Amino acid sequence: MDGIREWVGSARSVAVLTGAGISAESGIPTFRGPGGLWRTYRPEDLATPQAFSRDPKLVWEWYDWRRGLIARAQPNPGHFALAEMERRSKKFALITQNVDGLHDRAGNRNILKVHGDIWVVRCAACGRERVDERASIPELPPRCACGGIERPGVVWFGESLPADVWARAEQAAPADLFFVIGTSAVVYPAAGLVALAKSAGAKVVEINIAETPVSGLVDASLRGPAAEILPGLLDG
Ligand code: BV8
Ligand code: ZN
Repeated sequence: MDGIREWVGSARSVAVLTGAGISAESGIPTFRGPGGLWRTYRPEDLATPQAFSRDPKLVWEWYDWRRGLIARAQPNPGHFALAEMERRSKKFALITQNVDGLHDRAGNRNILKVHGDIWVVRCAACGRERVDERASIPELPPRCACGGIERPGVVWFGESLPADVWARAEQAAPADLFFVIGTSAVVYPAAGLVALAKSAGAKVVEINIAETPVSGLVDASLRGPAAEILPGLLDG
């Protein structure tokens, strides 16, 4: 840990990739872990455009349930530590697969949401986007002023990531120091940022309670909960 504290202090640039694991201690279930969100549902059934066109109400019930959960959740010490790390770093990018908005609420500024944002809804007919922060949407699926059905503003399987956000993530990944935190590293292209950072010469540090497919790639693996490990990296 001491060596990594040094790395944090001396890095000219830091990039971080987070996944659902960093929000676990805020009470938001992960996707693939025990009791994960995918347990009761299969990703193919819900997080795809096909599922949405087949049954928009079912997909919306899942997202509405998650929005309610997230609305009641608070950022945890892991989120706050990343906001402090950004304040202390010369150059800092937070690339997140999470759509929960907890990094924003913890105070991070340069956040790249590569899988979109659960608080944004987009009209499937005219494409109009708006922020809707109601913890529960009374009428599912919500309707746009144009009469079209609105969808969650997230990236589903088979959909491309927002091009501008993804380009910035690819530019940020080759930092001096790259953290990969709380992700099972199975979803691409996001998971590919770890290898990109590594091949560009970054020092790569994984923080996870379990082994992942990128554990063999990284320079240091800190095994434990992000909410406990991250604050310790900022001591002093
Ligand atoms: C694309 C929506 C192409 C938002 C998500 C076969 C068929 C179809 C597609 C594919 C295929 N093979 C490959 C693909 C591509 C596919 C993919 O990668 N599939 C995988 C599953 C094989 N990718 C895509 O489809 C992407 N798009 O490729 O487009 C294209 C290209 C060009 C032009 C047009 C099209 C789109 C991917 C985005 C999918 N959307 N979600 C939402 O509802 O949230 S993915 C979903 O998984 C979430 O977004 C989540 O962010 C993401 C990754 O999950 P994690 O965040 O890692 O969470 P998970 O539960 O898995 O893991 C939690 C981790 O935390 C664990 O490691 C655990 O140990 C750890 N942990 C737990 N507690 C803690 C902890 N760590 C620390 N502390 C703790 N306390
Ligand atoms: Zn519309």
